Amino acid sequence: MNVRDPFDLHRNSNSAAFNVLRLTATQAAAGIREKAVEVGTNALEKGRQAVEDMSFAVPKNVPSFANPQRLVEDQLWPSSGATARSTGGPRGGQSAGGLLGGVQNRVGGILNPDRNALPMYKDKPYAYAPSKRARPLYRKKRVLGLLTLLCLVFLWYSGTFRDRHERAVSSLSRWGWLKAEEEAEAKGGKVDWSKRRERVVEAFELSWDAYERYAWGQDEFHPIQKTGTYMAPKGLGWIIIDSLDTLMLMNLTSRLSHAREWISQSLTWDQDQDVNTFETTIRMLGGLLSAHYLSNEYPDLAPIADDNPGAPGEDLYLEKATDLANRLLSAFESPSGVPYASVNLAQFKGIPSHADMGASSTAETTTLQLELKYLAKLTGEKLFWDKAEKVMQVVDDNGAKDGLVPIYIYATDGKFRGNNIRLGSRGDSYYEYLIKQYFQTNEKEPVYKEMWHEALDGVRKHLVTYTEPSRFTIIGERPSGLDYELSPKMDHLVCFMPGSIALGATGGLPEKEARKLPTWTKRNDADMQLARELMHTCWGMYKYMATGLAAEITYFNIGNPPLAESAPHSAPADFDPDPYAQWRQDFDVKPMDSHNLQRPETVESLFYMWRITGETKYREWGWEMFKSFMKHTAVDNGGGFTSLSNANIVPPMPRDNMESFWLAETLKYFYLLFSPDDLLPLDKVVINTEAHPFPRFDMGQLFSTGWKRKPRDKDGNIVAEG
Ligand code: DMJ
Repeated sequence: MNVRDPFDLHRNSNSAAFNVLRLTATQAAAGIREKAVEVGTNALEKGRQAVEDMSFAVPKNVPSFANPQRLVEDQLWPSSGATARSTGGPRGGQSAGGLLGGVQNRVGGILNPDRNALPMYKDKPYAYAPSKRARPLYRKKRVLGLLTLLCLVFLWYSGTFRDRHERAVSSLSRWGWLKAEEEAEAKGGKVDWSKRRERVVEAFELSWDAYERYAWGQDEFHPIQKTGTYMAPKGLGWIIIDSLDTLMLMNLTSRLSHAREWISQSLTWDQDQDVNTFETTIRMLGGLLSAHYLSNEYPDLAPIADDNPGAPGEDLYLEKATDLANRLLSAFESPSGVPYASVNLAQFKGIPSHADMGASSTAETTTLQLELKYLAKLTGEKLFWDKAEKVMQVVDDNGAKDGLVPIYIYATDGKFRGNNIRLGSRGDSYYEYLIKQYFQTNEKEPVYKEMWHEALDGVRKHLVTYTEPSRFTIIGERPSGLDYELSPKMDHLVCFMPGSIALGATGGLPEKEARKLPTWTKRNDADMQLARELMHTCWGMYKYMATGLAAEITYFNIGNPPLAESAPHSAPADFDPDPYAQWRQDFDVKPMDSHNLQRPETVESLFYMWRITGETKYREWGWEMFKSFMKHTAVDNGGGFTSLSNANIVPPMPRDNMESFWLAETLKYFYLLFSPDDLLPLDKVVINTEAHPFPRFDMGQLFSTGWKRKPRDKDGNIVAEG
């Protein structure tokens, strides 16, 4: 099969082999689907009263905390001792992937013996760190010897493997449609955004169908080896649940039915498995809640009869969400109320991090609030609200200088650990959820706006500077605290900031409208300028790279001392493609940081910036980015798309993993960027950190802000009360 354009393969399916494959898969899926409709619709119970002050979609089938059955159920979930991250399941031993898989598994096992929880991005790793227990020397030697041997085998194999991988992606740079598109663009024809949006849908379909074909029900997907991996004995639906709302928005009904059927028939949270509290909340709880929201708010998108009002399955997503949240709440059973890093789902047990002296990541403990508060609103269960809100109080009671929080916090006493300040990993979404909590409850909780403004002022004062020689605006880090050196390093993760700043300034309204309001201030002007400048820098991170896809981490060249935020600056508007162009001196990507994990933050911000400013350049940048993903990350033979180990060479070095946020976030934001503005109006929704949209709502009688900030002096230091 000579595949040049996976879209053509997908659409025309003119290869006999592919047709057979697709037919078999379709027949199998159809059989399963019919069964699911039958079983799924009978499986759901009815019977819960509406909560008085709900402003939308009243759930019917939500279990109550008062139900004594909970106690019995708690005792009925014994530890099964099941092996986590089992590879196989329906595909048996296939998923480890032959010789290479075996070698990788063994090497992985030695290097990281506790690799049994959720694999996440750099710096938000597994729930357990490797054991630090001392070993006798002879054992160390044996291990070293074995390691050397394995490395040699691996190096030998990886040469062949790499060739194979390069072949897997390289031929895709010659796609027909992309070429035709580029030729048309060169002629300066009128841009058809709906056509571009269709390309995004096709990319999603390719990714989803590859996952469905090769790794259905598994939690990770390796598109080159065409295998999957389980992160829990029965799977967590990691990719399926994270994708639900994208399937809805893209109106992909049959695929959504299949996903829903899996949730109805196969998903159970009753698994003896440690999971990361934050990742499971933002992806699984967030995914289920937004599926619930969108299926009610947009019943005509990917319509499924099972979830219509009155149908037995109408609350499936909400039931699964509530069951999960009840288990996640155990993380909050700490002396301070700050959640532990992990939870054992079946045991209802919070587990401190096995690394970082048991401390949790600050961002992880403060990025659970939108999800739990929305669930509280839907179910009327105040406990969800109270647990989530309490964390904000404990964090704030630390009195962080200028609103900038260190990236670790102890669940035991609620105190920060260390002084490392950054808006990248472990710090990022603390800031994001400040402003989003303010909008979630229709701007009725001013404490969160105050905290956001304080933090943003702190960012300006301590972290913003300008690069040399071209004066790009960056947000650096203070790894040793605010009184020590600024490190000119930006994780790609920081690129959520332009979007969040613009959202904070206009409340999600178009800038033109927001400027006419009496509430518009000089501060809003300055915020919009900062948002624009940071967006430009984040785009530069893409332009700098050989593939046009940003690295995980970018360093910048700054002066000593670094320029203050008030310094005059004006970066070049365009990125000259000349390899010796001056602007390139400002950027630096180290080989170890050159991977691209299909991350969404830049396109997320482009989406906000486009909606808010209406400036077409943001859409155009997004389109350029999308084309780079298509050119450099597509996998031959219907594999979908992969993350990259090195995005700074062409052809790139693939990583053989499709992140769930590729479907949940990156492609969703591309889709929304090219969509009309009335799809998810930004002043009506809040979008969680995993791109799952929830409605804004009024707190009503049941809810209110249950805490106040400690009084501060003019420098922002907490003053002793009494
Ligand atoms: C996502 O899981 C979320 O956006 C999270 O807040 C940060 N990073 C990943 C994607 O990069």
